[in-house]
Amino acid sequence: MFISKSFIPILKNNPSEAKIKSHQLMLRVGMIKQSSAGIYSWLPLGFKVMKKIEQIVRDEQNKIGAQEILMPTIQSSEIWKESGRYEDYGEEMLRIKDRQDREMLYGPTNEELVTDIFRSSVKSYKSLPQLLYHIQWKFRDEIRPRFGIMRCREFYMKDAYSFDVNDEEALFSYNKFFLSYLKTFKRLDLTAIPMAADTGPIGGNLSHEFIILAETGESKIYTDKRIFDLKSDGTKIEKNSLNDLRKKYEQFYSVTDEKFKKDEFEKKVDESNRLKTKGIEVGHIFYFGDKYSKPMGCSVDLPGGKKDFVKMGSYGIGVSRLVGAIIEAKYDEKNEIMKWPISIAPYEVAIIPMINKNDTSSLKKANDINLEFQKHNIETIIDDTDENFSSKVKKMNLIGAPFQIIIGKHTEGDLLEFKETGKESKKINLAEIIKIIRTQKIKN
Ligand code: 5CA
Repeated sequence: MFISKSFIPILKNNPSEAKIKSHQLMLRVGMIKQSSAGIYSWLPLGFKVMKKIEQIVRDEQNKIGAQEILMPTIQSSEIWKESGRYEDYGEEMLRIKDRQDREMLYGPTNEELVTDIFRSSVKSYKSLPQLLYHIQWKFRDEIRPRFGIMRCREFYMKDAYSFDVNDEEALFSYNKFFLSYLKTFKRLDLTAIPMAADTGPIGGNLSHEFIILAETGESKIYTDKRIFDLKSDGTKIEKNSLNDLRKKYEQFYSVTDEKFKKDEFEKKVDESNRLKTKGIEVGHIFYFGDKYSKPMGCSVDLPGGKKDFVKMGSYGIGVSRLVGAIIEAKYDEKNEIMKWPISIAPYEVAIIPMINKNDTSSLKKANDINLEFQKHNIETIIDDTDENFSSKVKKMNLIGAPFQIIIGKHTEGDLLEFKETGKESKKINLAEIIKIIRTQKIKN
């Protein structure tokens, strides 16, 4: 992509309305544009990153055997009346009437709708377990939308739902998602810690929030530092292995604000390991048994001929919030340098030719390199404008491709000035550069 042809509306200075660094960068570099309070349009750069995150989320859902569906954004109030949540959900639910005067709503979550889909066709325990997910826009009329896409009213969420025959099987499903979340966040180059959490309007009594540490986060957390050293490597998708994984995490005190008990924290965690800080909730999983299946009459035939209500859980990831969360984790605000993890970078390499009016040879060289990159499926962004060199570098530092190539005075023969964004450059040839980038891509 050539900067001159791109739609990347960069601002010279930080927008004053943005209070946290992810919001600043996203507006500054034109990733999003506010349309009304808490509602945003996604422009090419932001959209590209979000779609790459979505693909990693999808991939890890598929790996645990979840199947993708797509439910609508607009739902009928009928099913919400069946579950009893139509009233309970209160003002966060955006309620609409259609021309026949039917009460509709813009879905804030999908427990009811997916239960309705499930009960209409699954009748026997033999078809269980079922893990269904979709990635769809949600609307919650948040009282105080803020921090850009971090707490907004319309947001993009992956929500999955599990259906099982009994508690034991349902916990197996829960644990599959527990593992898949650890893996998803790791692929996004984030350390997300599972923390015992409250269940709020979703319900149930077993729940974990997945939180990444950030000063600007809205969740208060209390944790044992040793939890950061844990790994999920080697866990098999099998009951005992998954149980062991969850136990390994649960042995360390790690809770959000609502679950915090001072005496317990001080008893279980020695002073040197206590960490009281803030974080961003990027995912949340719930087990709630028959909270929805019972009032909605969603049961299956059991082996002996009896019937029972299916046991359900739900599992959310804030796909759009993750864009902001990754910026909070990676953006060096002081030096104005963003470096996206290669797995989700909008472009993998930025090429910065120093262009002189009378000499366009460096632009020609940039074009040649670009053609070579295309053959290797490496995405580039080239600054073909005639701005001065330092403003070009500044711009590319904000766009955040993880690698940069500078073509100019110091380019001699086959050797190119190549660097990881934010680090020192070195002179190497194109074949070596391609090898470095491809190796990094494979690792991720
Ligand atoms: N039905 C359940 C699980 S599928 C559910 O809705 N859970 S949730 O309420 O915790 O939301 C799941 C995730 O969506 C959260 O962890 C968070 O990352 C994201 N999220 C929730 N509210 C917002 C919001 N207002 N703006 C941006 N992201 C949000």
